[in-house]
Amino acid sequence: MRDLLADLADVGRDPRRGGYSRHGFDRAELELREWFTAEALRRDLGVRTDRNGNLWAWWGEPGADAVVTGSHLDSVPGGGAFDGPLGVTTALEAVDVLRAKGFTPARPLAVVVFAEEEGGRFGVPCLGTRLLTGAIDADAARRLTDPDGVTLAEAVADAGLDPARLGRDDEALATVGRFVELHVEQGRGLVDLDAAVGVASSILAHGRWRFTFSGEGNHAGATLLGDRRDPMLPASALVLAARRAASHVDDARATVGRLVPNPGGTNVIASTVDVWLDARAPDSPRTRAVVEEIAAAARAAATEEGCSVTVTEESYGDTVHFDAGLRDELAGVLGGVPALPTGAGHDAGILAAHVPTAMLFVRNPTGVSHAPAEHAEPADCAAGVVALAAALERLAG
Ligand code: HGY
Ligand code: MN
Ligand code: MN
Repeated sequence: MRDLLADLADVGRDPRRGGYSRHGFDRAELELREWFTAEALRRDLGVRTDRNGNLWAWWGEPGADAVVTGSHLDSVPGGGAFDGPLGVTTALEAVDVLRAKGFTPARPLAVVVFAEEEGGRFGVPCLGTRLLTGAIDADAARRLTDPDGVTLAEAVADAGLDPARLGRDDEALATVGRFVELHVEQGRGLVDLDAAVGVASSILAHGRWRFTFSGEGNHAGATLLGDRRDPMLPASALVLAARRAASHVDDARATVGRLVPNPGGTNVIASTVDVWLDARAPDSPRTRAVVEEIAAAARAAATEEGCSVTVTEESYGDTVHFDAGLRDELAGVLGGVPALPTGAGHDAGILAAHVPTAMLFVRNPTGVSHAPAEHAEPADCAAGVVALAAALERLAG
């Protein structure tokens, strides 16, 4: 585990933000794909890249009713070392553990790396699994652009894929019998329960909305206050409305982590401001209610400042309830580990609508994630390997 994580330690380091910036099909993530492919081949796993850029490493011939495990290697901007990679490295280690004890799977087993889970480049989370399952329109996906205006179609073509083939992959989906994703916990649930490993019960409903405020670009010194239409004001109102709206809805969260003024000069009144809202709650009615309240505040503030605003829903996923039978079966195999909900989205959340899916969590001492301080202790990572190996042995035995 330590060696595998050390292999990745210098890939995609972000000196400006700290932590790692590894995004779908960018240089760092392509380097991680090469690393994964080499590690899989070293284990005599057959590696295939599907039409959507997801990497599948097969123990045995690909076939129906496979037991699939894995996660993602991309990160958020300035992310930690464990979100994604822990699920991939423990999966490779679990194969080693099973091989060392002479286990031979009775059904196909695969370790998978899904593409662009964080949406850090093209803005849609779990892009690889949304494409795989048809949860996103392929044409709309091809047109997604990164901050430099590069389309997903161009990025996958540069990575050697045919953009025309992006889209629902019934053949690949048909091979998956059950999916188990191991992930560092993004929260302190296991710390409070004093447990190294847990299973997931549910994922919050969550979505992303893009607000574009338009006003009048002008000079910061020469423009009187009464003559301004400054989109930064309604943008700021939205940020504050997000916290206010979420604070009075039970267990809701709303975040603005990304606000981009155009042109972005210190002595320039912005002409437009793009603001991305991430909102989540235990169910869709609550999530939608929070977003509606925020959008109403944004519209009112825009009108007051003589600005206009457009709102675009960029992604949405309803609450995910993981397969209770599989959850309880694995909790039992692991000696009765706790089941806990998560506020973080995962590829497992997309696949859960198609195949019985479970998640294993490994304790995160501080609970911090999506930041360089994200951490898991080596002993807990090892407990994760043992747990995942036991889960795979049970399901593929
Ligand atoms: O945003 C999320 O919840 C996940 O980490 N992609
Ligand atoms: Mn994440
Ligand atoms: Mn993740």
